[in-house]
Amino acid sequence: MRDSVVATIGLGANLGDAAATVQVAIASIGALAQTQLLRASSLYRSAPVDSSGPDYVNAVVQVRTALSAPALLATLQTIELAAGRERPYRNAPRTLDLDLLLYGDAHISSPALTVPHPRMQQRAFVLLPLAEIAPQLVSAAALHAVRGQRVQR
Ligand code: PH2
Ligand code: MG
Ligand code: MG
Repeated sequence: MRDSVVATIGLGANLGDAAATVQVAIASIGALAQTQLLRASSLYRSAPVDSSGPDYVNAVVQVRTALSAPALLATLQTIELAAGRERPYRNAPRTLDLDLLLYGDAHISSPALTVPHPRMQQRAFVLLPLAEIAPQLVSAAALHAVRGQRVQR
C-alpha cells in the first residue's frame, strides 16, 4: 500500500451482545477500503471506567491504511452507527465505541480528533490488549500505573 500508516484502534462495547459486536466490528475494520488488518488482540472483559452499566468487552487492533486520519475516523463512526450507537451523554453505556488511539507517530489536535488518544495511558482496558499485539508501545511503568483496574482476558 502506498503512503500507508499503521493505525491503532480501540474497541469497546457494553450493551447487547458486546463480544459479538466487537468481533463483527473487527471484521468490518478489516474490510475497509484501502485498509488491511494487521493484528487483533484477544477480547478482554473490563469494569466500566468513568462509565456505568455492565462490564465492557474491549479489544485493540492495528491496521495498515492509506486513509487519512479524518477519513479513518469517519469510517469508524459509520461502523459505530451500524451497530446502533447512540450518544445520550458522555461515557454512556454503548453498543460499540471505536477510538482512533494512534495514527503512525502523528500528533493530531483538532476539534474532532486528538491523537494519541488523551486517556489511553490511564486505561488498563486499552494498555493490556495493546501490550498483547504491540508490546513495544506499552511501558512497564504504564502497566504498573493501571494495575488496580479490573481487566480480564
Ligand atoms: N470506554 C469509555 C469509558 N469507560 N470503561 C471500560 N471498561 N471500557 C471502555 O471501553 C470504556 C470505559 C469511554 O469511551
Ligand atoms: Mg472511548
Ligand atoms: Mg469513542
